[in-house]
Amino acid sequence: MKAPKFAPTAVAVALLFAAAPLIGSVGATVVTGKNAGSAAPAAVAAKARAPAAAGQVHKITLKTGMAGGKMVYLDEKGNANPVLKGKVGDTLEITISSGEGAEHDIVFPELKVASAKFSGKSVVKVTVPLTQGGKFTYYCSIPGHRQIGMEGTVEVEGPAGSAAVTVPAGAVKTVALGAGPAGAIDAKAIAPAAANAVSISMDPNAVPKPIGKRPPQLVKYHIETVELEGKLDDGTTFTYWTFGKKVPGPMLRVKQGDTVELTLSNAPNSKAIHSIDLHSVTGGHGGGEHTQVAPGESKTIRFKVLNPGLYVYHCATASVPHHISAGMYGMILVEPPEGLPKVDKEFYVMQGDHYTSHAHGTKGHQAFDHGRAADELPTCYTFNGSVGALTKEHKMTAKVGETVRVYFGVGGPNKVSSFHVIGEIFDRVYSEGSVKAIKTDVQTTLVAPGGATIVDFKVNYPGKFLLVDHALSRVGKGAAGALEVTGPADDSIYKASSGAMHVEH
Ligand SMILES: [Cu+2]
Repeated sequence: MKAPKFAPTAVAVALLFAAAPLIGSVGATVVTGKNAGSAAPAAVAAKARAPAAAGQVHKITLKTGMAGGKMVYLDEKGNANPVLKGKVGDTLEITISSGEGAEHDIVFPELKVASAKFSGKSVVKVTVPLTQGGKFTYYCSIPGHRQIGMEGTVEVEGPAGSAAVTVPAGAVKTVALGAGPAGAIDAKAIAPAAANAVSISMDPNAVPKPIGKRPPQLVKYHIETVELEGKLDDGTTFTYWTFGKKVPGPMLRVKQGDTVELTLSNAPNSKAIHSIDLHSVTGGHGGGEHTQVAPGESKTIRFKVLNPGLYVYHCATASVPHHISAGMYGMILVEPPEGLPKVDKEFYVMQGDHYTSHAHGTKGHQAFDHGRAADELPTCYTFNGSVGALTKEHKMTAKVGETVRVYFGVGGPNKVSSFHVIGEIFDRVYSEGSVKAIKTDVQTTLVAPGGATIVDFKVNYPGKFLLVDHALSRVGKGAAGALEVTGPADDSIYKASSGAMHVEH
């Protein structure tokens, strides 16, 4: 066995298990300017009405960035998460932007101030009236970011508790936390479907060719993480986060003993940092520790594939369930030295559970729902990223007499699959993706989130064979695929009764 994948360091634990601590609607101020130095009109108005005898104004410029393996706020001197100081009656005037380009904000819950979100080149200004003495916290409210380091302290000299300065009415504008400059998302309203949405579903036929006999070698891969509007269902779109614009990401195929050089690039227009953790990797959190890549950047890792089998890979950036649920998973097959037995057809299928702001079937653009994800209540399930991907969009076909293999994995993030093909029996199951754990004559096989299986079966009879998660309520929410088998029907294997339906005993 390998060492535990994730050393229980504070950062690692935070990185992985950061849930989604969404604050309710903390009343908040001030407003944004897209350009550095330009105060938004509301802020100007607020200033104009502020009491004349107010205290000192502390002008502070902050940028986000990485320091010591953590995501932090940096001041102009490069101090990470600086302590912000002032006296009761003073004001902090903070100009803040994203140093690495990912999306962030800065919130002061005890002081009832939250900035708008910023990313890319946008610059946001936020005014924080120091209304009471004491030590307070500031942090980034994007799920997971506080846990990976974006947190600091405000120290205010003066009487604690009561507000020593009255903020004049109209000076404070209420902005829902998490609302970007484009406007707050009403929890009940639904935006129109994204006009630029594309298909993100991976073709199940996109399986690399068997490797055959060869000595171990160096294999190079380059994967780009891309955030894009994709079709989730008919009339429904979703902001996917992907490896290579498809869900699942590309299937990788190597041989036991190979060394893999993997470069992960994050597209320049991404809003989040991304990474990759491959379950076939020994050490470095499966790669997650050293592939945290900011928008527009690349990182490379090298690893030797010591164990054969079928392994899941996924993004390991907080909040990990969000990144996975948004589509960031795929598989790597590590062939044993002798390879796998030859079959006629190979398919690549992965199941995911999705958490959207509205019920399954709601038309429009669906937002990711952190609450539903935390409660593990998916609104839909998919095979290869979107509802209908393997029943309407892509075709899986075979001929009577052929042998079929399905590389099946669960990206999850949360739900176990009871993988089954209706009207077929798996002749051979490589249980849990292990090439040595062979079971024969299996009806349904369990596949864990972050787990995989390989199933082989000969198709002996024509028809439409449905791939399902046999937790069958999920089929109605999208967990289905279809294998179409053509060829002669052997009546001795199966025969439909003709004419009126009757039952003989
Ligand atoms: Cu990611």
